[in-house]
Amino acid sequence: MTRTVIRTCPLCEATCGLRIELDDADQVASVRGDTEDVFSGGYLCPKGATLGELEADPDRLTAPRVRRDGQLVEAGWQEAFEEVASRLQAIQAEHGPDAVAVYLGNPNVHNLAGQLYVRPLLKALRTTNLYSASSVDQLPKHISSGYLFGAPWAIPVPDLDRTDLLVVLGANPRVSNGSLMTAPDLPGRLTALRRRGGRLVVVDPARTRTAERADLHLAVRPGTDALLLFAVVHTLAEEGLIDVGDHLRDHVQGVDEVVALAAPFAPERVAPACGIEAGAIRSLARELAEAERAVVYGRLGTTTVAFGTTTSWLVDVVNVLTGNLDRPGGAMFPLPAHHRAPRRPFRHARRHSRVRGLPEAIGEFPVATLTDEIVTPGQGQVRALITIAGNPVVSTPDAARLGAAIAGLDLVVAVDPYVTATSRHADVVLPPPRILQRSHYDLAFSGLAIRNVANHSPAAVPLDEGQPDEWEILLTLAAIALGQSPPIDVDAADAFVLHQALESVVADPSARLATRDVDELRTHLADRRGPERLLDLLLRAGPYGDGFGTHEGGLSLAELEAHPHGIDLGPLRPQVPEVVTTDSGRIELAPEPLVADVARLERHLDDTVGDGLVLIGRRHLRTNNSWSHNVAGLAKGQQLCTLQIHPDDAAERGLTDGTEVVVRSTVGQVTVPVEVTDALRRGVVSLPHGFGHDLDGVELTVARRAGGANSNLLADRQLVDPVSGNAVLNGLPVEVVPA
Ligand SMILES: Nc1nc2c(c(=O)[nH]1)N[C@H]1C(S)=C(S)[C@@H](COP(=O)(O)OP(=O)(O)OC[C@H]3O[C@@H](n4cnc5c(=O)[nH]c(N)nc54)[C@H](O)[C@@H]3O)O[C@H]1N2
Ligand SMILES: Nc1nc2c(c(=O)[nH]1)N[C@H]1C(S)=C(S)[C@@H](COP(=O)(O)OP(=O)(O)OC[C@H]3O[C@@H](n4cnc5c(=O)[nH]c(N)nc54)[C@H](O)[C@@H]3O)O[C@H]1N2
Ligand code: SF4
Ligand SMILES: [Mo]
Repeated sequence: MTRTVIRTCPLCEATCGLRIELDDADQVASVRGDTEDVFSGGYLCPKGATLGELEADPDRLTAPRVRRDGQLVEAGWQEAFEEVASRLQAIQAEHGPDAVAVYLGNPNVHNLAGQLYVRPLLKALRTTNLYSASSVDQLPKHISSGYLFGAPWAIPVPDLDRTDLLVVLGANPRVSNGSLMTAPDLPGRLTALRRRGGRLVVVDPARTRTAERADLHLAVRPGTDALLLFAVVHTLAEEGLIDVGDHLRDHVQGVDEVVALAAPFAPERVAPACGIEAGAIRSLARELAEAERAVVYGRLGTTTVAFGTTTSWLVDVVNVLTGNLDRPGGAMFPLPAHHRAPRRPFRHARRHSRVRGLPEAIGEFPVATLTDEIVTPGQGQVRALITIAGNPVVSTPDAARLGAAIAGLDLVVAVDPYVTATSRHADVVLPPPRILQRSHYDLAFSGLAIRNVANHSPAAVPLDEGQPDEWEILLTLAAIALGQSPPIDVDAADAFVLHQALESVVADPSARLATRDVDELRTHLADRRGPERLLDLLLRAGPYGDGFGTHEGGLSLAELEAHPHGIDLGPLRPQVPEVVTTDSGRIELAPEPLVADVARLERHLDDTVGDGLVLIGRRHLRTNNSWSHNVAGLAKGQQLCTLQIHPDDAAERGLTDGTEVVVRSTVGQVTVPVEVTDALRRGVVSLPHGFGHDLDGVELTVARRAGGANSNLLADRQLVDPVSGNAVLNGLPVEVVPA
């Protein structure tokens, strides 16, 4: 007997609905797209299709590991937590809260436990040494949104299904399935855009799968998008094409300042640096101004660069100046179903990191300086690290030095289902349950989706005997951080978390539960616990919520449970001025800290274009950052980790397809085969990230066999975007020689 379960795929930002057949043993018999899903309509990509393999992976840990005599051996949960408690509490007592650093990896954002229970843990730890994958990813966008709109999560997304012109910079949605733009079946939606007469323009040094199917591909030189966008602003101003639109006129300030800033960046001036003809830049500006509905969208190739914050800012500036912000078919703000914490004024750089003085942003320090904080002695030195769903030894810069630093720590705790390049250094590994054993709701991605949608998946399979849920692991760690000894009363800790959530909701005048009685609300939630109880509260307090009886027909978790294929809350609607929470109450187009960095960009303009090679990254449809490489069906035996190089650059170096080369940067080197392809512009080479699992102690059988090298051995941790501290992972100078 098989049974069918319907749930949302947690593997990427696209949030596709899956229809999964489970056998008697609760193993996955098949995975298909859920044709009834209100958002994805049956779409499924190769990664989603292998969810069963991921679930059944024999390398996935089903019990904690504890280091004994140098070896990571299986242990019971009580023993593992006791080990954490005794050692963590000793470090806290001797060296203070900042001696314990935390690194949060990407899957936290795809998981309810990460979204709801990491914060209580961080509060309990009271450490300022927080790091995450954000600073090797989208941190610059949070900062530009913070300054422009007043909140780091106020990120406008392309209104993809209604636009006439989509200009994509530094993203490859046909492979990534979209990022900071949640839209299942992106390939289909991009095809539909062109089929209805719309245009797709892709700005990317590589002719990606997305660029291949575009109306226009501009092969920009890496790291020069800020120049290109300023030249667009320059053209709009010079040709009298600026029109923010009636809907924004009273809500924007700083237009004149931005126009003045663009003065030095004439298309003719930036053209050599960008590697794009001035005429092409001018027509892009005109096209954006003239299109009925247009939107500029920038992603990883615009944030993981030396001018990441400037580029992120200018993407929104162009959308505003062409009248396309907050208007159908332009860049719009989603309004997700859950209540979002009231926005406090955006503050940035409230602290600076101890060793390199890098700015704090969204409560974190840049991970590019984690190594420095571990290896540099002194007050505040990091002595312990807790990683949660992260693999920084593969995913972050100067990976070899970070690995060595982590190996020398007094305590490493990893909440992770695998023994990876990072967790092999752990003293304690705490594995979360299988994906199907957990419930799911996309708190983060529903706030980045191109339609307002709500979709909840209950746990499909019971937990194994003795296995705590991931939220219970995090709450136990929180209690330990507060000095308690395991076993922890998780329900008591959870009651406290709920209490704080209730207090926060009733104190927010915009919530549907403002001023309500906390004890009364608590009685309504008595039947649930854990993430479901918090989620129910957030849904009912949210903009579509039932307010526990005040808004008849409104949303609640029970309502979502009755709709397993999700509830469509409609297309995006204009959100200005409500979404704008700057001190002035207006969109700040020329915020001072961003303006201050323009001089650095101007200097870059005059840099002579060197003739060395620069390295960029890429993703593959069948892998997911560093952690799905262990699924045999995804690896398929094909060599994915190749250095792509232009035929002329290859010929100059005597390289042919398959030649093993050494790629050398300022900090390290890797040996990989070359793949000669004219998909790259000259002077640019491309290497995917997430590889390099053949390190001592890593327990990823398939990934080890698949080979490949860690591209972050090449990334120099000194190279950051100074405004955000985000690592520079694209546009690294390298040398390539035959091995
Ligand atoms: N050179 C280069 N480096 C990059 C990038 C690049 O383009 N180029 N991309 C960057 C980007 S965008 C990102 S987001 C980062 C990602 O960086 P990380 O988040 O550090 O790395 P991931 O590979 O996503 O590793 C996630 C870890 O979480 C574990 N995991 C998976 N699911 C769960 C779960 O449900 N719970 C728990 N507790 N653990 C889980 C996996 O086993 C894995 O060890 O990498 C960045 N690094
Ligand atoms: N299959 C698959 N899907 C994924 C992931 C995965 O690992 N595999 N990872 C997920 C994650 S964590 C994220 S953050 C998203 C990322 O999603 P995307 O940003 O869509 O994905 P990337 O493939 O990293 O695209 C970055 C593009 O930027 C280009 N680029 C590099 N430098 C520059 C530059 O200076 N200027 C411009 N204009 N372009 C540049 C690269 O050639 C590349 O095509 O993907 C998510 N989806
Ligand atoms: S596109 Fe993303 S969400 Fe959809 S099936 Fe693939 S991995 Fe899952
Ligand atoms: Mo990412």
